[in-house]
Amino acid sequence: MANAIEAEVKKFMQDVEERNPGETEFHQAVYEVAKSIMPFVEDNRKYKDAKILQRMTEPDRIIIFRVNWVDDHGNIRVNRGYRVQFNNAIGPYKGGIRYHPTVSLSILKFLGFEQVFKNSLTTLPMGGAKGGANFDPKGKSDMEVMRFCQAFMTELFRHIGKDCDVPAGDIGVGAREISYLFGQYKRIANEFTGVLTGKGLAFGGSLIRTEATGYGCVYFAEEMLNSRGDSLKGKVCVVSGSGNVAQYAVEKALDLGAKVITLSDSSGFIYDPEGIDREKLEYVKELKNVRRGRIREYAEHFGCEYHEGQRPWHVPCQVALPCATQNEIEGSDAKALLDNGCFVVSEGANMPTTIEGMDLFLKNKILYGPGKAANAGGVAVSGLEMTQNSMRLSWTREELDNKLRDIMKKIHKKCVTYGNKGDFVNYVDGANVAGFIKVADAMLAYGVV
Ligand code: NDP
Ligand code: 2IT
Repeated sequence: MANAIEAEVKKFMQDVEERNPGETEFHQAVYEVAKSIMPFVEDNRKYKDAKILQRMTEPDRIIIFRVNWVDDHGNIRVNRGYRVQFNNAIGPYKGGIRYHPTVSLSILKFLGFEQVFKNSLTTLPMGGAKGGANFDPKGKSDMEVMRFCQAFMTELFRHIGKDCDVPAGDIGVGAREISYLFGQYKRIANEFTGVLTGKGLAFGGSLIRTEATGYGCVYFAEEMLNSRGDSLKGKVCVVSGSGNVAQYAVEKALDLGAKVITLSDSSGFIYDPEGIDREKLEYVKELKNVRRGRIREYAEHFGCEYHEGQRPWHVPCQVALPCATQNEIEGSDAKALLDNGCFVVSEGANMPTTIEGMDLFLKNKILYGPGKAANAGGVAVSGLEMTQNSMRLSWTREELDNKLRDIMKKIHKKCVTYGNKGDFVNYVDGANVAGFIKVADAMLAYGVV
């Protein structure tokens, strides 16, 4: 970065940090965007004069609420619920709900901020939001999860609506939780509308939504490779996570002829040098989605290595698909990936790479697809679920998969348009600038609101 721009970014970040003390994940997400956007804003004074970037870092509103529920032993439990409605310049607020003990305002603000750019990139009319609770679904019975979801929705319902704010799933919130949340919304609002996405097929859900984030992330990797005359066929992939995004990333990687050799959860990772085939993947789906077990059991069942307390980035590969959580690839992990010959990183998770890791990927000019571009397929199909709900019809699996593929291609193209540096494509700059323009132009048109 030129010195003047660097000074602008520093000044801007000082202000963000003062206004949001201690929110390190939020600072990180804003810093990454500010670095990309500042040169663009300096060249386009209308955005600077209207203080668009400053306005975009301040959420429209944040709702924080108590969630009381009763566990199976009759104990009263208290959690904290949130919804960060970040920006609705280009459509209703849209974004997932996360249930995880680490959920905090900083985490949800970083996720909501990223969602604004991601949703803009999808080409669909969706604003950005994120919500959740510091509730840990692990070890809870179905009835406890149901009671928690009902208590959570009993407050949230007054803040959302099909044309206002449409939540979906994220970590710890899958088909089971969305069903409980939707059932409670329907009951208290007394209306059947597309107020949530990721719903079951019997009550307004869309085909391909379950698969969309993982499939989209692999389509994005394939697009990046195709742009260099290459493809995923025969490539060795390392995947982290073993939840929704990871499972369908593996499935699509197999469809495209790649070999996947790792999966992980928060306890450790498995290394299967033979490759995770479709039969083994079915085992993982049953293990994680039905039995809700640990990935360690895969190693015991199939007789491969399990590395307790570690992440898979030191296993040699050509392609890395981080699909677990934020900041799971640190500087030393990025270095290990590069040293071992990895040259494609497509992020299924949100902000899985630290700033240090990201700088290394960019410096080495590898094919690096940041989350807000590479994992946008999930929210894109959520947008298609909203359209189907409004039209009261259902598209076929094939139609939806084609639409998803097409959207991922368009996102890739936009990143290339705005991130082309001559000898390589900086997909981070590309995604940030392309995502910014649509939202910024809408905000400019509205005047000061
Ligand atoms: P799931 O809850 O289905 O799976 C999460 C996976 O990540 C689990 O394997 C989990 O392990 C692991 N994980 C979670 N937290 C941590 C942690 N702190 N350290 C190590 N591992 C962890 O969530 P998803 O698959 O839906 O989400 C994964 C990522 O993808 C997240 O970053 C999410 O924001 C992002 N994303 C999700 C979308 C979606 O449509 N679902 C859309 C776009 C992005 P364990 O079981 O041990 O907790
Ligand atoms: O991070 C994300 O994009 C999601 N968790 C999905 C959001 C959505 O509304 O489908």
